[in-house]
Amino acid sequence: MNMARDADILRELYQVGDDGISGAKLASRLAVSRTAIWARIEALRRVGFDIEASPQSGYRLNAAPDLLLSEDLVARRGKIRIIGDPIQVFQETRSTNALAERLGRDGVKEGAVVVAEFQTQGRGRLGRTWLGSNGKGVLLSTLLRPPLRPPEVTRLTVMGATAVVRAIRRCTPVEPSIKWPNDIMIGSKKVAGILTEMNAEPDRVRYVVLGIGLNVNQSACDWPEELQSVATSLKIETGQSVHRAALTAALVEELDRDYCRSVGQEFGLVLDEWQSLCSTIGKEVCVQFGERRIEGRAEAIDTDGALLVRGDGGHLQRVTGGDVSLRLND
Ligand code: BT5
Repeated sequence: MNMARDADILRELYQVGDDGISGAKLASRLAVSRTAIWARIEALRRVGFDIEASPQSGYRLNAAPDLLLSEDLVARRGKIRIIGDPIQVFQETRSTNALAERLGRDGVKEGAVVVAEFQTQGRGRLGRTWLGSNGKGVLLSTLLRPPLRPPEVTRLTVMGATAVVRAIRRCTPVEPSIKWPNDIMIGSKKVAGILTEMNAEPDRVRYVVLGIGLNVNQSACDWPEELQSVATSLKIETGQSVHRAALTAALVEELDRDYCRSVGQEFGLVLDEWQSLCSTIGKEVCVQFGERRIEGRAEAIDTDGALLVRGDGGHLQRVTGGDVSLRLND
């Protein structure tokens, strides 16, 4: 009950901005008593919201804490169709992907989002790990039940990547690029990774978990030495802290928009945007995919998000996963 009310109060405060809103008006808009509003304002202050109260302008939000709180994320995000309802925040978990997978098994409806401040076993692809967030990054997973066939699920990694890039652009002056299939890069360093995990029958997807790890306010010393030369954060790139709640809400909105386009008739638009952001296309690459090694020129991605590589003999090969590196003679 209070949770919803906090989100409603915060939404009103974000909307009025510096103008502020009187307790009476807030109470009437939310159909509760002024005392109830006052009690919730006090509770919000206790968790770190700087809310000023004056007889002239009423309540005014001066600053929000750098915390990820479910009510705040709901208040900040605009209207969504699927992704972002509900948003649950956990202080610590093994892996937000594991949590969302659990929701999938329990039959929860698609669009549920789980966010965590700390992860003890953050997962990358192929048994690798996602490290070093320490309350300074964004760790988010969403449960999806897309009307797609299993081979089409790569589309969700594609749409996740374009959504991450747009959210970063909305909140910072940084211009990231995408390295196929799932890395978001700033220059030659990785700022975010995407992990798409699917539970499917041979020709039916039961559910998909789309997980995103995004480095926001980390400094290089927050990572182990081996990561320092390959990882970057938005703070390292801009020299300024980025408000994680604003960024997370933007990310949820962009994911929702791109998901609706991707499972509808507009995946082509997402794909075009992806291609324009992708630094892999046009390059001489080497793709290691399990035991398989494919070399050639990355020409495009196909309608399911697979990479099309023109081998040296002229033969076009379709690659659905793996690690891409640039060929040294490029
Ligand atoms: C990925 O895997 O990039 C997917 C990462 C997805 C993480 C999110 S966090 C929320 C959700 N819950 C989870 O448990 N996972 C998802 P991959 O392409 O395999 O890259 C992993 C490699 O990236 C590692 O082997 C490291 O080299 C590097 N790496 C690890 N942590 C990093 C970080 N914080 N920043 C940049 N690179 C990192």
